[in-house]
Amino acid sequence: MQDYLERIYQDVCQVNPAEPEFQQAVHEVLDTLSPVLKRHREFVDAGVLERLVEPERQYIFRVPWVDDDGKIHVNRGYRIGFNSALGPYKGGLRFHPSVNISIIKFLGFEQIFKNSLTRQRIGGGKGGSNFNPQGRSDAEIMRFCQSFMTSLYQHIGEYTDVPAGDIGVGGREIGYLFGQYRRLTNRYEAGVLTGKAVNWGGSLLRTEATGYGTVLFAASMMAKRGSDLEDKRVVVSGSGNVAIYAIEKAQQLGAHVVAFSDSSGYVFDEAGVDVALLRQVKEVQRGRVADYVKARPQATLHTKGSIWDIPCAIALPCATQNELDEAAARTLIANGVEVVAEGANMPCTPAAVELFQAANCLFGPGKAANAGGVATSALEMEQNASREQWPAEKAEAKLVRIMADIHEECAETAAEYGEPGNYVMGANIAGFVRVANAIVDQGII
Ligand code: NDP
Ligand code: 2IT
Repeated sequence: MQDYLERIYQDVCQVNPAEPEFQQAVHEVLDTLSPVLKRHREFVDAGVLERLVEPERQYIFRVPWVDDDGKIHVNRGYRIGFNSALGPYKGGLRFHPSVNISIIKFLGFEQIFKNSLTRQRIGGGKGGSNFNPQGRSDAEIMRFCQSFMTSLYQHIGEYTDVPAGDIGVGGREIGYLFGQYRRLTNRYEAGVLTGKAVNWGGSLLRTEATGYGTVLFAASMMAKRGSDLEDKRVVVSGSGNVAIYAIEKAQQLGAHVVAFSDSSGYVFDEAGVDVALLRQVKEVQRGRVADYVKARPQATLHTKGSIWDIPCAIALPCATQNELDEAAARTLIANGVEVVAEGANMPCTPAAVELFQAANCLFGPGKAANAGGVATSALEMEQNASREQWPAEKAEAKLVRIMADIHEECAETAAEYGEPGNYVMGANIAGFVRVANAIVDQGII
């Protein structure tokens, strides 16, 4: 079986050269599937894996737009429908200068298994652009979003493909994208995008869901070992949507969060992060971490070294892929880290993950740990379909249930396949089996 999986991986590398992130994400999944294929020969016979590693469809398009000085810019847009066996393609849009086909494909591939783990009816997709929103005015962001949607609108829809936010795409961008979709289609199709503002179709708690869910997943892993977050020291990388609400939930559960970051550096705040201030700096002013320190002089800004040098019991990488490498993992382990839960997608390198597992540190992979965001997106679709809006308590209760179920399924699956405590294996196998069964049932398409 190992030979078969190795052959699939080699084929992926050959057909998709120069796509290191995509190859990494595929390798990470294939690496854990041998035991399940031994039990389910039908998945091999039906060519499930060969079909899973090839996206069902990929759109790449030009996005021209005009800046405030009248200068014309051209960016590249992407939308990849990876697999729709379980439901319409579902996944975010990322606007960041580093975006390329490899990054969108790694994210789309991961999304298949993550969405499967939520047990909601959503397939896997992803999109975005190499557009850099930093420093752009609202009017520039609006024109970019309108141009992006003008090329994308024919390919999405509530039963086809439902984009949402990711890095660089939040409520503001979803609003502009939705407005243009509505204008172009002459339809008020609320379920075509998620992450909408709550006064016109958004779900309460969608903003908080990914960060909250990541901490809930960490808490479930700890509870299984008879531990909890109370008084634990936490370091969170990033200071965007996921990071802010991971900090908030960790604090609600009694933890002591001492650091966060952005691409300009990290902030150490021994007294405990002031979330209200961080939200003001990041969500309202759209500022940098240095602006937090200006308003809170006892905190310190570090533009050299790594945030993972700070000793902590719980590390929550919530910024971007491959941000926590082998060296950082060694430092964290030497400093006694007990739990790592991935709020971001694939933030830990494979070597780092191996070290955490060997050190018996609880490790929650992003597919499981950050699934609360997309799960709440699916709840938003559910509310849109029934023209309801649930109170925050109902949305939160559902999120708590979904995260607990994901944790339990990952833990049980890992134990069933002989590796209790291996959440990477549990998440990959549980996510894979559900989608693989759907693929087999639906024939060769
Ligand atoms: P935001 O754009 O809100 O925040 C991203 C944060 O990460 C910022 O602080 C940003 O700093 C930092 N960051 C991004 N790219 C880099 C980089 N290349 N180097 C250093 N720092 C970087 O995005 P989100 O919080 O939504 O997303 C964070 C992660 O969580 C991503 O991996 C995303 O895929 C994942 N995720 C998001 C979900 C969601 O619902 N939003 C759901 C599940 C996962 P700066 O501003 O300086 O760039
Ligand atoms: O990575 C992710 O799961 C997201 N960016 C959220 C996707 C969504 O459709 O809510």
